[in-house]
Amino acid sequence: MKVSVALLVLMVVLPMAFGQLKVGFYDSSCPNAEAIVKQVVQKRFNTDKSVTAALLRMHFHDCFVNGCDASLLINSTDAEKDAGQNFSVRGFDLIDAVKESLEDACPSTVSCADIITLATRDAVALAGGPKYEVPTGRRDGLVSRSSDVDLLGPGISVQNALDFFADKGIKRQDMVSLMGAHTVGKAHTRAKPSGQFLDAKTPFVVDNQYYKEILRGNGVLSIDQNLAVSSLTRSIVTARASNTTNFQTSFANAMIKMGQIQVLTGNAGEIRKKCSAFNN
Ligand code: HEM
Ligand SMILES: *[C@@H]1O[C@H](CO)[C@@H](O)[C@H](O)[C@H]1NC(C)=O
Ligand SMILES: *[C@@H]1O[C@H](CO)[C@@H](O)[C@H](O)[C@H]1NC(C)=O
Ligand SMILES: CC(=O)N[C@H]1CO[C@H](CO)[C@@H](O)[C@@H]1O
Repeated sequence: MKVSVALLVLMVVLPMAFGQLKVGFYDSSCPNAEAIVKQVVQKRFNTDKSVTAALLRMHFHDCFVNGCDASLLINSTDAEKDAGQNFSVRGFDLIDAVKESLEDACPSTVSCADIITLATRDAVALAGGPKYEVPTGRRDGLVSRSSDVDLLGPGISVQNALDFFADKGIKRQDMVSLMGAHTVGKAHTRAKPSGQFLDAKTPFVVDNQYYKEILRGNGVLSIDQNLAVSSLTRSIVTARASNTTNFQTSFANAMIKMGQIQVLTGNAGEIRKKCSAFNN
C-alpha cells in the first residue's frame, strides 16, 4: 500500500508539478510574448545596467519562498514584499511595465511568474552572461504572506546554506553556481550604506569574476567569502573561477533549475491581470 502511494506520487503528482512547463509555452497563445519581454528589458537596460542585479535577486526571492509564483510582487499588508529579508529588492516597476505591454498584446495570457523568469534570463544575456532557453507555463500564486519568508542572512554558514538550498531541490554544484549571481549588484552595509559592489571588478557583467574575487579574499558578504574557504565548496569555486565556459554553462543550468522550484501549472493559481494584485 505504501509503495503504491509512493508510486502514485511519482507518476501523477510530480509530472503535474513539473511536467507542464515547456520551452515556447506561449508560441501559439501569445507568439510575441518573449519578444515583448525582451524589448522592454532591453530598453531599461540601455539606461540602467543595474536592472540585471535587480531581476536576479527578485527571481531568487520569489522562487525560494513558496515557489516561483510571483507572490513576491503582491502589494498588500504583510505580503512577502514586506518581510525584512526583501530589503532593497527592486525592479517591480519594470515587471509592471512588461505586464502592461503583454496585456495589450494578449490579455490574461502570460503569467507574472513567467515574466520574472523571462526578464531575468534576458537581463543576464544583456549583461554578458549565458544565453539560454527557459521553459514557461508557470501560473501566479494566490497567497503572499510576509510570515512565510524564511530567507537566509549573509552570515549563514556554508553548511546551513547548502541545507537550505537542498531543501528546495538545489544541490551543491548548482548552489555554488547560483551564488555566482553576486557577480552583479550591491550590498548595503553599515560601513557603506550607499552600497558596496559584490564584485568590485566587473559589477555590471555576468561573468566568473565573483569566484576569482572570493578566492582572493575579496568577498563582500561573509557567505561569499566562506564559499571560497569551506572544503565543501572550494573546489567548485575554483572550477568556476578558472573556466569561463564552466561558469556560463553551470550558471544557465542552475538558473533553469531555480526557475522550476515549486511552480504552479495547469489550472493551479491564476494569470494575474496586474502583477501587484490578485485578480480578486
Ligand atoms: C545563501 C544565499 C544568499 C544570501 C544569504 C544572499 C544575501 C544577499 C544580501 C545580504 C544582499 C545585499 C542586499 C542589500 O544589502 O541590499 C544580496 C544581494 C544580491 N543577491 Fe543575494 N544572497 C543569496 C543568494 C542569492 C542568489 C541565489 C541570487 C540569485 C540567483 C542572489 C542574487 C543577488 C543579487 C543580484 C544581489 C544584488 C541586488 C542589487 O544590487 O539590487 N543572491 N544577497
Ligand atoms: C506596488 O509596490 C511597489 C513597491 O513596493 C511600487 O513600486 C508599485 O508602484 C506598487 N504598485 C501599485 C500598483 O500600487
Ligand atoms: C571548461 O569547462 C567546460 C564545461 O564544463 C569543459 O567542457 C572544459 O573541458 C573545461 N576546460 C578546461 C580547460 O578544463
Ligand atoms: C520593496 C519593499 O516593499 N520592501 C519592503 C521590504 O520590507 C521592509 C521591512 O518590512 C519594508 O520597509 C520595505 O518597504
